[in-house]
Amino acid sequence: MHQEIRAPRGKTLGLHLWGRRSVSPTRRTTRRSLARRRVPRAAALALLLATATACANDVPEAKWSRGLLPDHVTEQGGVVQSLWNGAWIAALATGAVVIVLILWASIFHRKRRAKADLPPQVRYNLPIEILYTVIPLVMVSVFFFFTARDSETLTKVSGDAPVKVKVEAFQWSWRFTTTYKGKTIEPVAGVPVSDYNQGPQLVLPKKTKVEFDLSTDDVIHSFWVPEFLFKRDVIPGIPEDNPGRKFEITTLDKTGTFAGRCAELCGVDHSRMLFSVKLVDQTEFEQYIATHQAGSAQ
Ligand SMILES: [Cu+2]
Repeated sequence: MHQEIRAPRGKTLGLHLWGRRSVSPTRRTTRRSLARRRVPRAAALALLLATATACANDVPEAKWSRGLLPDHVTEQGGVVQSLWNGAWIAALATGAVVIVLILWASIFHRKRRAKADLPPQVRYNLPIEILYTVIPLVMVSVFFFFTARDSETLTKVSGDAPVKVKVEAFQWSWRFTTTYKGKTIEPVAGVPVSDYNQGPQLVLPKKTKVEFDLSTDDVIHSFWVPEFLFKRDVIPGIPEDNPGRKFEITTLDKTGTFAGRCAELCGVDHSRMLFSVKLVDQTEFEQYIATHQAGSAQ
């Protein structure tokens, strides 16, 4: 909205919404009935959301102490958690400073009736203008530095991971092919399901580096395990040697089964593109590899 209204006494005000007394009665009624219609709609939406989340069994526990992120199971997840915490601390500190400045200005710098209409004007005040420019620049640079540093760590692929997983996404499930010490096991492929426990399961050892290679032949998908605190788009047509297809994780000393999903709307059964990642200890993993080794079909 762009309007310029001339206030009485000839002063120009940029925006003067509070002074609008000329809203027509019809307009006011329309607004009121709009609000009346919106309230039940919002209530219905809230109810729908509440029931939808209540049904899902794969939503990880989010604690305030972790800034509502799930408990991570990879070293890289720790990097994300620290960046997340740091960003919140910086944002809250900035917010606190701004709120204090607003309160200070509104309490101690109110218009006094006895004084002149305009307070001292600070246009062309070079030191203040430099301050306005330098402080945000420093803030953005700090955010940029930590984000760039952590992105670099998270996307680094050393190539020496003992476990390599080829992830093929398709409409609407996944095929996982695991290679360990030169042995490739039979691919695990799934179909669309409503419970992640029924989807394809990827078994991985704890405390181990794992390399993922993501590919698809149809549309864009996104490989996401919330407990990794990481997701990566799976884009068709990317050549095999492109580093954008790969990422590495190092699993922590934690076992358990974690839900995974597609995080890119990819068609009608996108929401049923569920899978699970099971972290086991080394001996159980070796056993799994031995019993699931691919035969001549490799
Ligand atoms: Cu998908």
